[in-house]
Amino acid sequence: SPPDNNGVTPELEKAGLLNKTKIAEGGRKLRKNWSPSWVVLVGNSLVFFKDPKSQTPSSWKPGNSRPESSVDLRGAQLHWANELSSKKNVFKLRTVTGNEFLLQSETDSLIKEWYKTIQNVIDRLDRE
Ligand code: I3S
Repeated sequence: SPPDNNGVTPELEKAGLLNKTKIAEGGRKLRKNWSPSWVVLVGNSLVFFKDPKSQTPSSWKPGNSRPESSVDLRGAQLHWANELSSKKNVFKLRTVTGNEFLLQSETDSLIKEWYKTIQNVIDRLDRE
């Protein structure tokens, strides 16, 4: 696909599998529905893809990489949120538009890395 940002392709910061649930949309609370998600942090966005493992062989086509959704990190807020779940290693991401997501991993080091990397992007955008 063609580059954007005045010809500069956004930098891929991180990608990996996390458990995800959306808990609010535009400030309105949603019913939790945890599922594994392939999460990609690129440029100013966190992009969510369907977990490849949950796809059927027939849906496994090259180029079948349409994101499920994408989150603009500008002005977003990140908080550890273990009180919002019985799961361990949970953080909450809230966008300026009032969408809220919980992200989780069983692996302590992995979730700490994600937290740090997302917070760094938010901080960078705050300084712009
Ligand atoms: O915060 P909650 O409502 O206890 O979250 C749990 C429920 O959403 C539950 O779904 P149902 O109430 O629709 O059966 C989920 O299966 C759980 O995973 C949720 O809790 P955790 O503690 O896993 O975030």
